[in-house]
Amino acid sequence: MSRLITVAAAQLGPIEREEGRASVVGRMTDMMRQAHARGARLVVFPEMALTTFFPRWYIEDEAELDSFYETEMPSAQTQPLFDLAKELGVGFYLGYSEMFFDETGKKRRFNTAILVNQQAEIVGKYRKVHLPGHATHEPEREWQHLEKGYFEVGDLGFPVFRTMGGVMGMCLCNDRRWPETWRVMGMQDVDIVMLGYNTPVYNSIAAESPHLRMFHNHISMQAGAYQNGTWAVGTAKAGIEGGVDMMAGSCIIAPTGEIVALATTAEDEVIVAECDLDRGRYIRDTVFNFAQHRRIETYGLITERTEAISPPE
Ligand code: CDT
Repeated sequence: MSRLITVAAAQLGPIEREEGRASVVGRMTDMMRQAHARGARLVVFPEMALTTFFPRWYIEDEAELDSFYETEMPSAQTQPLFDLAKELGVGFYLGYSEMFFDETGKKRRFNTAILVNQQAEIVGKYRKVHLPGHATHEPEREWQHLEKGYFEVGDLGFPVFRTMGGVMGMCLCNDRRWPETWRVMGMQDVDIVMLGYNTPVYNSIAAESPHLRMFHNHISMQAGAYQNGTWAVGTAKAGIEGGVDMMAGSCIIAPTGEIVALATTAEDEVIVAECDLDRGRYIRDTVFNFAQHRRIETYGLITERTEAISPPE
């Protein structure tokens, strides 16, 4: 029996600092309706989809910083997304900033994504592992990237979830650049890896052309998809946001590594593809048949060492 699911990436154009959750959720529900009208049963929204990408600013005021995080999910403001998902029978991936107080009373903050099924139930949660940028204010930068200051490293690993007819995995933005992210989910026979991203078009600390930045965006996801025989859906927050040009290029990638749908704007835009979850089976059974070909006795350094160490001269 074929395992087909039509999937959408719902790219968001810029969200300015003053734009409220109600307005953003309205944009997202509009796109969910568009995606559904084009046959989608699963919609992937960006990283930090409910707010502007606030780590670009050094925010000293704790209350102001807290205002960018969600303390409950769903909340009154995000409930319309869940209501519409249930009405339409559409699942979704949502990236947002999560804050809560743990049992010791400590404030915890994570860069989080959830997976919601077609009955509007939260069936999966992921907290970003690879936090890029820096932890403290670096005034010499044209803009900040304070993810290391504003979030803890995710504590849930890279779990996958059997739902909506397949094995679903999640990661967030910078995670896509790390082969380990993909392999850990590949080791769990993942069928679709969903991810949202917020990536500046320009590198604030090194010379890199926009073309090269987009190349790295796509090659990371295409390689991850192919090497694990999985679909990948990458959804951007795009356009000029908070004065910073954010990369578009949202895409749906087949297990062959081919981009089968690609956004053409840097605005709110829905792209759709029908995904045969068995498309990657031949890859997982042949060139990347892990059981036959992986040589784990030679991979120890990957988990024993963090940094690269040159051999002695
Ligand atoms: N959000 C996120 O992870 N963005 C990073 C930008 C890195 S620049 C410090 C990315 O890898 O796209």
